[in-house]
Amino acid sequence: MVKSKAAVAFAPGKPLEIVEIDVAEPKAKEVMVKILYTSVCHTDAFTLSGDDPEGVFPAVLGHEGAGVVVSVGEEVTSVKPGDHVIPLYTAECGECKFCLSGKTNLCSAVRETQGKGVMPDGTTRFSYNGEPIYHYMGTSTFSEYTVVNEINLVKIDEEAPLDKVALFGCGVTTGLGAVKNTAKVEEGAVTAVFGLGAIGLAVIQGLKKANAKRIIAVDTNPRKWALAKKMGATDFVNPKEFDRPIQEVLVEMTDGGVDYSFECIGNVDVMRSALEACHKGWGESIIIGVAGAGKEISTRPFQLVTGRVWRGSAFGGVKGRTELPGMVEDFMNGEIDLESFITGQLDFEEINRAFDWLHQGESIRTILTY
Ligand code: NAD
Ligand code: AHE
Ligand code: ZN
Repeated sequence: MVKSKAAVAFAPGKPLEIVEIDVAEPKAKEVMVKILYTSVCHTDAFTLSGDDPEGVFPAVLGHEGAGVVVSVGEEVTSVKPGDHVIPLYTAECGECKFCLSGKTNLCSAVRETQGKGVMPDGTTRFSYNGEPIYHYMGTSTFSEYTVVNEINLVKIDEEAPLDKVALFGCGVTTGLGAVKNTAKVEEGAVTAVFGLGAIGLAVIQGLKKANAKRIIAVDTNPRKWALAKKMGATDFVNPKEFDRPIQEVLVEMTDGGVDYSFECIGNVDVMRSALEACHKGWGESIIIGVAGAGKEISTRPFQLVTGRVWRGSAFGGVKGRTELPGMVEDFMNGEIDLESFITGQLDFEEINRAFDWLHQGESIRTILTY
């Protein structure tokens, strides 16, 4: 057992509590990681709110982080103590039907137990006062020491600054990947991005890299515009300034609609707008935002009959163990901007302030240091 500082979500809708938990040694095919840096993604806030059908409590949330391997269980071959790693909520076993399909980054090896907040043997490695604490998304980066499956971990370049590349654990990878792998945006495309948090901004960075001709940034918070512009957005639209559906505005602005739109909020009404803002005959809308339990999307089927396409993207379609080392190198070579996403730094103990800033629209990503 290792004593670990952790921010525990004891109940939905309540702030996290900083306590000392016990972390058991990794079992076969598992790895203990000392997390050095983590940040808060909107999905953590979503699960903490109680809206996540997979949300279980008490749990150690957190899925965007980076750290160093402390110890490994039996049969672990790809990492050793001292290796620098990023935990992956999208595992990559390389052997399951999904991994072998060549069609998706979703891996089925541990997804079922991961969604229940337990390790593959059905138990947890975390406990507090002798009572089990659940894992989250296969990562649980809100504990200084965490245990993850080997296949939920990627080893990265030791030279990479962990306080920056932690962002590859979710937001930046998701946005860049959604453009490249899911939409496969081509040069000269006319595009719209709904929601300018880390995900939307990373989509904009990806669109700029893809040489999109027009990148229309849509957000109800005008304070998000400056960073969107820095990333490469060409236009800004605030839906609050119009008294008609925003899709009508976008269709008018773009002579019939956009080639690609991205929903980066998790609002099913906006998902409809994003789809209906697409050009007849070929426009594609990519759903990235995560919507709460019971929410459903709708549109007139005619929208699809007349050529618009709805797609979804998880972790940007990126296979973490295969692709993240290369993305880290791209960052080291100056081809990916991570710094612009970091709008604040806090000690780990102040994690609830990072949640507050996200909710208030005051931050993109806050790096928490253990
Ligand atoms: P965030 O809170 O930082 O950003 C959301 C943005 O949406 C904010 O700027 C907010 O002002 C804006 N917004 C809210 N309501 C709006 C509306 N009605 N119209 C226009 N703009 C609106 O969140 P984030 O961390 O960037 O995450 C965004 C979404 O992506 C969340 O739903 C999150 O759960 C999801 N997500 C999905 C994946 C995936 O793999 N599919 C990965 C990471 C995050
Ligand atoms: N637990 C939710 C689903 C949440 C969800 O869709 N998660 C995204 C990643 S969000 C990262 O910030 C994802 O990768 N989905 C694919 C998967 O396998 O979970 C629910 O609705 O049950
Ligand atoms: Zn996330």
